[in-house]
Amino acid sequence: MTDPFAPTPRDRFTFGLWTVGNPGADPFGSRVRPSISPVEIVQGLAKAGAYGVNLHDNDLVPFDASASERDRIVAEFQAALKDCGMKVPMATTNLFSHPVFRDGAFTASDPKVRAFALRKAKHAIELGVELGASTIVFWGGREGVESDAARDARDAIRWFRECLDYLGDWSQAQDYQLRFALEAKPNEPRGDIYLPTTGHMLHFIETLRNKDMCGVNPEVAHENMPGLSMVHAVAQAMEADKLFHIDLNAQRIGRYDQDLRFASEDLKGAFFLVRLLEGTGGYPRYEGMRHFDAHAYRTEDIDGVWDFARGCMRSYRILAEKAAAFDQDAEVQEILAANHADAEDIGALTAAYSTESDAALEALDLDPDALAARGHRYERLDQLAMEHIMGVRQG
Ligand code: GLT
Ligand code: MN
Ligand code: MN
Repeated sequence: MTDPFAPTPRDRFTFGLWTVGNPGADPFGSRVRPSISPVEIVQGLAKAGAYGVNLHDNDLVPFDASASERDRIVAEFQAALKDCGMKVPMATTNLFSHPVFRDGAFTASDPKVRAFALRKAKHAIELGVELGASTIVFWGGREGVESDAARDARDAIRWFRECLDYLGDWSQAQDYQLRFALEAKPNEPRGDIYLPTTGHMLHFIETLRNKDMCGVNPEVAHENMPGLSMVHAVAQAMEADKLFHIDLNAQRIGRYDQDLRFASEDLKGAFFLVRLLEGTGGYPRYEGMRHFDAHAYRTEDIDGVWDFARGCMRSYRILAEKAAAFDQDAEVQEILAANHADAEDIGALTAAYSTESDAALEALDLDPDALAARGHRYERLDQLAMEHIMGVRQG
């Protein structure tokens, strides 16, 4: 029997080299798994049905590699990509591992560190372009402080902007056709990271010189850590045409960044997120990559890593099917239609001010008590969503 949820490259599933390649080290213990080489990761992901693989510069090329070593590694990687029919849609820069970034990269107090970070980011973009990437992610893991005595946050935000403006101008001068996707996180590894949520990033983007080429890369775990709604963050980004990339994983509220297998926590949140991306509830489907930024439990060996990768993709596909079924469910449609009914076309009237609409607004017969008396049946609606998720509601 063929597996109806087996992923295919058409699903546009991608993983980072750093995700399936994660050897299971944490702040309390060393690595538990051997390294999987970039070439083996490409082969394994292709076998599992992924579309592509994303990377940081140093996931592929060691920080201190010579120019000839770099070229050899890249050529070997390119050959594996070609053999396996795998793409590199996104590339990013590691601006957090090396001790030089202990006080930040683009927002470091020392201008020489900022210059070093800028130059490293340029070289990482060149690598990404060489590998065919069209999206460059910026995750400022070290862009923050433990103590605000260190610098004025306004300086940090300005330096961050200057670096992104510089990189945008530079990549346009190279004729690169790139989009920058900015990823927020509230804390960890810094005590506080600047621009902590997708909402903060969306505003910051509006202040950038090359704002049209900049969007966001929201991550489930990073919105959920402080208890925010990933669904709302992604919806706001989509509404602004700024969802350039997405990091799918799972997370329990209030914990360290867990980067768990997609949908393995907050199943309902994952369901509504997939529904949003697939567009079954309205609006166009998100056509970008479905990237998993997660890693296997530390308990796992290499086989467990591939169980993890397959699990991410299967859960997405299962939820996509359930979201479609939910939106086709007659009872769901009936409850939604009743709540959204607008027989008098009042939506058109409140959409924009004019002297006519204002007069019509004033003339409307609106009885707040009658409106307030009405129940919305969201208990039933949510239960229907739950029953679709739990697999007991068919059709
Ligand atoms: C790091 C981080 C992720 C970012 C990656 C991109 S690296 O693993 O935890 O959320 O997306 O820099
Ligand atoms: Mn991420
Ligand atoms: Mn994370």
